[in-house]
Amino acid sequence: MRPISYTACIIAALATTVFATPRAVTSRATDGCGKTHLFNGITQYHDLTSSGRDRSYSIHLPSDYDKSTSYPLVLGFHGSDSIGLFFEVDSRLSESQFSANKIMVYPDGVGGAWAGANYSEISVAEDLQFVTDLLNEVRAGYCIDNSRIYATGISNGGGFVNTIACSDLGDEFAAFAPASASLYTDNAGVSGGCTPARSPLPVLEIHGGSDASVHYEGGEGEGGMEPAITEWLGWWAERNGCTDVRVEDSFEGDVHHSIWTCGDGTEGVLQHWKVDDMGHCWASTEINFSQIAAGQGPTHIQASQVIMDFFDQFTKP
Ligand SMILES: *[C@@H]1O[C@H](CO)[C@@H](O)[C@H](O)[C@H]1NC(C)=O
Ligand SMILES: CC(=O)N[C@H]1CO[C@H](CO)[C@@H](O)[C@@H]1O
Repeated sequence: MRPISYTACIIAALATTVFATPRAVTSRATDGCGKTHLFNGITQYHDLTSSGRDRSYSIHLPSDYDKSTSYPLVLGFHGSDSIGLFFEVDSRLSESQFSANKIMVYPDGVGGAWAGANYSEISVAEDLQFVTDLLNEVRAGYCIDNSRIYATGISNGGGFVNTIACSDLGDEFAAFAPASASLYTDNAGVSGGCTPARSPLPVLEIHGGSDASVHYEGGEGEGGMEPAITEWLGWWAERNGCTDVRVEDSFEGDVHHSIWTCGDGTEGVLQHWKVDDMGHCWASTEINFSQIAAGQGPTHIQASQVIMDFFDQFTKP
């Protein structure tokens, strides 16, 4: 049995909470604008048929959802042996402190996992089709800003977020934030398993230096070979045309935040947070189930805050 991968660790929230302002409906808004929804602020479950298969997801709208305002959309992918609900509870991403002005969607994997691992029950192509169908359904039903669609996820789900970033479908998104990611589909060099649809493509990864499940140094993982995180970051630096990197150390040298300057000179398009003494979990400053499962206490940073602040910096060109 694979370890429960929907853990939450912790990051001291350095950043102040700055929510992106929802926009009035524009040409980049979707067909779902103007439709009324009930029970806003409460997570709701939906079925969806994709590639002839029964799939599901849950959706959380801001409690003051306005049908004529286009909102950023964030997809959150759970880890292996899990479901969207557990990732939502563990990351607390639906709480207004993190997503007051965003629509959150938590898709469920087939057999509790995402494609790309050798234990996955379905192909990468089929799971990418599911994300395509999911985006189409959510756009048709809710008022989404098409230029502000994002993806985050943990472990096997974080690896799948990177799989999306490496595919044509990645062009639908403004930015990606995998955490404790098992990168089974991207372990063969700069262009080995990854052909991003545009460059630069904003990517931020958070990883524990003491991750006993998805090792920072790479090697054999539970579902296949994984790259060393530093090597994989080097591939993204090349894909994104990055020219420079600086590292900010904090918390007495336990936390290392790497910030690359890429493309046309934009700083922070590629970012990485390494927490030396953190295990396989969702970084969090408050103790949570996932940390307990990982034998981990609270950590210095709050992944949910770091990731939402990162997303708020990027709009799809
Ligand atoms: C999956 O890959 C890992 C790492 O290479 C290996 O140890 C394991 O036996 C593989 N499992 C299957 C079902 O192929
Ligand atoms: C699953 C779980 O334990 N969630 C808790 C994580 O921590 C926050 C803050 O202490 C609680 O509100 C959650 O219930």
